[in-house]
Amino acid sequence: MSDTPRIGLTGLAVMGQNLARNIARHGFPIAVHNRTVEKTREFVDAFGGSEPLIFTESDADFVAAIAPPRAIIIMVKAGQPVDDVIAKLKPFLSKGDLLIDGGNSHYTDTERRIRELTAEGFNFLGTGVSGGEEGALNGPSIMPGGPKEGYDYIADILTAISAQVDGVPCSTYIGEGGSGHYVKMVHNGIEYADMQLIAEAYDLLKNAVGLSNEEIGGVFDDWNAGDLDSFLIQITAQIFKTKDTETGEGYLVDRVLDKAGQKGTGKWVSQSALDLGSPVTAITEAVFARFLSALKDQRVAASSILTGPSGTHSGDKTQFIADIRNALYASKIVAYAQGFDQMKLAAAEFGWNLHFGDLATIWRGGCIIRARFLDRIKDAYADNPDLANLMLAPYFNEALKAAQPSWRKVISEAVNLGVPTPAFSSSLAYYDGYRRANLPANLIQAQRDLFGAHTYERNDRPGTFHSAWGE
Ligand code: NBP
Repeated sequence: MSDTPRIGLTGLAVMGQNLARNIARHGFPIAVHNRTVEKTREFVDAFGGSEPLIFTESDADFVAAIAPPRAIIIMVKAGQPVDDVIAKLKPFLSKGDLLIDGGNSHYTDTERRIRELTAEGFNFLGTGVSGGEEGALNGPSIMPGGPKEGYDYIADILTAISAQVDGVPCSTYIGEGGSGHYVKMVHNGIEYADMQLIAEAYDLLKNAVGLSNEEIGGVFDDWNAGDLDSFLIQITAQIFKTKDTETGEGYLVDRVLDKAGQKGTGKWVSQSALDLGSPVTAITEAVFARFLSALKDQRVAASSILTGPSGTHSGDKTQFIADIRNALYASKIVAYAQGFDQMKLAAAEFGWNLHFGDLATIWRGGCIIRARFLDRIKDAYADNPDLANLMLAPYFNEALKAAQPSWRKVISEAVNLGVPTPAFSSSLAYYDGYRRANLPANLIQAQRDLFGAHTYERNDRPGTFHSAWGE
């Protein structure tokens, strides 16, 4: 292998640094660059001795250090910074060079950039990278989308640096256009739902069952040994065992302010869902729950004004903990079913040929939602690639059936005890709505026709009708 790299990376914050090191460690020399040059210098000083990282200073130096056709990863803050970087690099690029945006860009920006850069003779991939800083360094889940020839040029590197599960890389070509970033966005949305569901289970374990942090950590450890086995459950168990070293008293989780932050990818899923007509209720409830959490001052004031029930579960606590686990699992199945359904609607709308089993496969390692459960999703799509909804696959149908009594009991008890469970509840409502051959939407159609002459269809004959209601 020549020492002149065929790849470079610009944007040396936490993700860029770790991804560059991952690439270098796999034997691909890489030119590195950052807007603030000092950061590049510090980075190469720290790691360039043992890893083939090539220091570059200006945009021109950076591009010149890479052998054409160049592959350049852009790992900067999503939005305008990506366009700024492209504009600065463009004068030095050659036709046929490939730019790879590895940040969390909105898929519509990616579609625009592909259009613009393709017209100018460049290649562009919008590539979702999941797994946070640890994943970027040791093997992320990678979701590249855009022109296939761009992917083919970089496939060897992406495949080598991704996480591997059972010898299978957690990276594959997703599809045309902005599909890579779309799929990464839905991945993040599912992550929001998963985290909210776990938080609701925590609320119930703490406030309805009355468990201590140590006990809650033990419950999550137990759950991690079964079907719920996943990165998020595992780190949750870890959180409940962490003491507060700042004060030397109690547990750190109790000192964390209960205002959830966000960077917007969950909100983007819900916005896209509204455009597509996708009932992605669990992700959207998770986004709303974060908004509600942010109203801390109002909540504190309301807590002494608004009344409601409180208290703990009076029945068998061990059984109720098992019920919470079942409710969590059932709700999680619904959240994933909704996420996959939204990707199906998006694929049809935007003309992407998405392979849903492959998506489950590349999310099994490296990423935040990695879970044993994804093997089941992979199998479900292998058995039936045209599955209308994940809940209909035999394994998930059986799992929902088995969990159902617990699911209903937990939500009823949460309502009685005044513990908010928006994602648990909306997931069950979605399940109940989806399994109903008849919904009360006939009344909505009648109302629309009465007040707005919007017309309606009949269920006994074809055609469009308008009636004089009440006459
Ligand atoms: P940040 O999102 O914090 O971005 C910081 C980087 O962007 C720095 O290198 C900074 O250069 C550069 N930058 C900015 Br800000 N504006 C710029 C501009 N106008 N021109 C050139 N460079 C500019 O970094 P990150 O947390 O490493 O994330 C990188 C991308 O990966 C983001 O899109 C993020 O959403 C995505 N992502 C992050 C994670 C995570 O766990 N953090 C996980 C998955 C995906 P400077 O040093 O000169 O200021």
